[in-house]
Amino acid sequence: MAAEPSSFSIKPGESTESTAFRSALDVIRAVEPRVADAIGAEVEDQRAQLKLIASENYASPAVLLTMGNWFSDKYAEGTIGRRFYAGCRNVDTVEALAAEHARELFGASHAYVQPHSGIDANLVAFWSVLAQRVESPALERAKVRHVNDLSEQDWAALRRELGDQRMLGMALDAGGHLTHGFRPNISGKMFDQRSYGTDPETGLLDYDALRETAREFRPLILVAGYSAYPRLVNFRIMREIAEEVGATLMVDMAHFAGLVAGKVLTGDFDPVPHANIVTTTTHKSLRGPRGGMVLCDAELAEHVDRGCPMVLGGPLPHVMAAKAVALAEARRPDFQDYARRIVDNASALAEGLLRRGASLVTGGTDNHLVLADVSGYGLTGRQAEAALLDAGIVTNRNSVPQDRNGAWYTSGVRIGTPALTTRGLGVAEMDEIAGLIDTVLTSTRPGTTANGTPSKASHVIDASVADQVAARSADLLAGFPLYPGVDLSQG
Ligand code: DSN
Repeated sequence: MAAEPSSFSIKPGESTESTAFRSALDVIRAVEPRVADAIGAEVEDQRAQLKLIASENYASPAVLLTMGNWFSDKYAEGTIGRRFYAGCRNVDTVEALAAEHARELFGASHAYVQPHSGIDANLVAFWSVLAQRVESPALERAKVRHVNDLSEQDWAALRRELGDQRMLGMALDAGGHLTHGFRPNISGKMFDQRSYGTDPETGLLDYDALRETAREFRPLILVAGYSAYPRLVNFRIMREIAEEVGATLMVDMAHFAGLVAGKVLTGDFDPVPHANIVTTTTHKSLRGPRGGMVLCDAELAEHVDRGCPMVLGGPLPHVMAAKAVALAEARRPDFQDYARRIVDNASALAEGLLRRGASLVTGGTDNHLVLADVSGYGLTGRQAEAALLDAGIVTNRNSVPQDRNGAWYTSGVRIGTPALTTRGLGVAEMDEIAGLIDTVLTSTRPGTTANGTPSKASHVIDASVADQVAARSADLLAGFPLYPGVDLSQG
């Protein structure tokens, strides 16, 4: 089947990008050839594998090239109009462009494009809500003094005044993220936290149970959003719950930002009109450079803009520039088609797996990801992940609700479609990939430990099956070349 063009596909024969990447590698090779070789090997690996990690994608050549330049050399702590360094006029230009594109794309009042990652974006959001909502004379003093000038009494007052604030977020094994209050994470230590889960029968969010928990717990922050929940979240209901209990609604849309940008998630399912503050990464379904971003109401903006240096190290101007480019790409009409195809592909993948007897958490998907419970194959998530990799299929293991194998071995595999959709694969290929996944998992069994007991870590796969699947994956991908105009071969 012919490849559908991805929105940044380079036509064979157009050589500008090839020349740019090849020249860059030549320059790098002259200093440390092993780094140049590793870069070349990485693109070859990505070309050769079925990339189904739900949080990964392929950025455009324009986005990639925007990150390798002199902006990397510039310090720009603070933000536009309030810098702690001189000489930031060009950084101001790209930061303003990225923020403008973000506001326009998402319909947000304010955008802060400095966070280096999703975790950083979430920390900025926590800080902002604490700074906005918590009456703290000690914090006011801390804002205008050097940290070395704070006395032990000041620190004790800060801890007293800011400590013990409450956060309610989705449990990790229900699909939430580590930073939504998982106890061992900094978010679970900064806050007195509690988690909401999903219905044990259906695996779906139970808004009534969540409302009850929120009424009883009365959090300062209600966190919505997920990294492994295969359904939509109704943010109108989330906002109602937050308002009822006096909480600030924070939505982490890192996984589904591309679906919001592409207008697949609208109305009650678009977090931006409903949340007080929205965080995201820019490199998942949004298909930009690795990084984070915060969108918020006007009332939170002044606190969010203090993210650096209160929470973040110096911004990465070269990455902010690449965010501006990626957000400009996401504002093009073809991005909406891309977002729709991500979801269509995930549905086709889910249907293909279900038809072959796989067990999926919630019984399917409405978004970009599928969470397969692989215990029916007699495997842990770790074994399934490793066996699939043997066959050239890259996924990642993930807990399922009430997972008996814990967060390290897990019982699930998370499978997502943003990357292969960028590459142009469609629903027919997704059905075939479902068959390949099922073939690998049915041909794999647990290994044994040194004592002869069943292992949760090692696996044994029928080598001929792994080879056949890898060969078929390679054939499939050959019809959908990645960066088709970019030839890195030397000479
Ligand atoms: N690592 C990201 C993911 O894979 O979902 C979230 O932090």
